[in-house]
Amino acid sequence: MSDMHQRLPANTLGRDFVVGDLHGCLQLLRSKLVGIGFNPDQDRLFSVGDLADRGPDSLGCLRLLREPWFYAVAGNHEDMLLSYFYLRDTVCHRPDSIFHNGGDWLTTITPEERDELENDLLPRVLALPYVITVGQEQASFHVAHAELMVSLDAISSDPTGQVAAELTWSRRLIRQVTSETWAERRTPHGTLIMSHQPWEPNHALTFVGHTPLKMLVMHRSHLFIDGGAYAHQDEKHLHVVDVEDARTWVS
Ligand SMILES: [Mn+2]
Repeated sequence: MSDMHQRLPANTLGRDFVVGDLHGCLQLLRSKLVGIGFNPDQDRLFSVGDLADRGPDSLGCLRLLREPWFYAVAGNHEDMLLSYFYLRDTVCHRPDSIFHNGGDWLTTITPEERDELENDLLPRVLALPYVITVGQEQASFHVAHAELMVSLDAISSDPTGQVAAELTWSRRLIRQVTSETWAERRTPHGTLIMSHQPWEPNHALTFVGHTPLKMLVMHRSHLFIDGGAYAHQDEKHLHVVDVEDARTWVS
């Protein structure tokens, strides 16, 4: 088992960005990175996971794991991929689950691509953490796939797989957000919903995806940034969020 929690120092050279579920949308990402003037020598890009399945270029998105500027956490689709290859037991999936969730690309790749996947890319997927924490104290932020409501201490070991299941699958938090009590703010990424409880005490800003939403949502320190890019194939649904900009929107 890889380390489930990865800690990284703050970026003292450039900017940090977080991108929502990619699901094979490599070209959309490339054009977003050009648009923001992403500098791979200084800037870093964090992914909330779900790199493959559903969209046009699953392998291309998995190949991002080779880039020194690209950091990702495992989502439920990473766990599904590992389950298909019998590399990970998960609470939520069986080995064929991926074929009910957009994994058909696995049946059409060439023998060379399959070789690349098994020998180079899957070991990288297997090594992904479930949570990344960047920086220290007030300046820190977390990245996870679905939600981070377990204690960070609980993430260091997960003998039953329940912690991973909650981190990659849970929709308990997002279901607490109801339109009767929310407030709306404008951002360059469209409307941001501030819930009745935008912050959780002693919980740093946490970027998550997993649930495709029409608007950004802030609830209990979680900023939900998955715009459902694969379904729209449109840049405006793939949010590549500058962490420092996000702090100003939610403060
Ligand atoms: Mn997901």
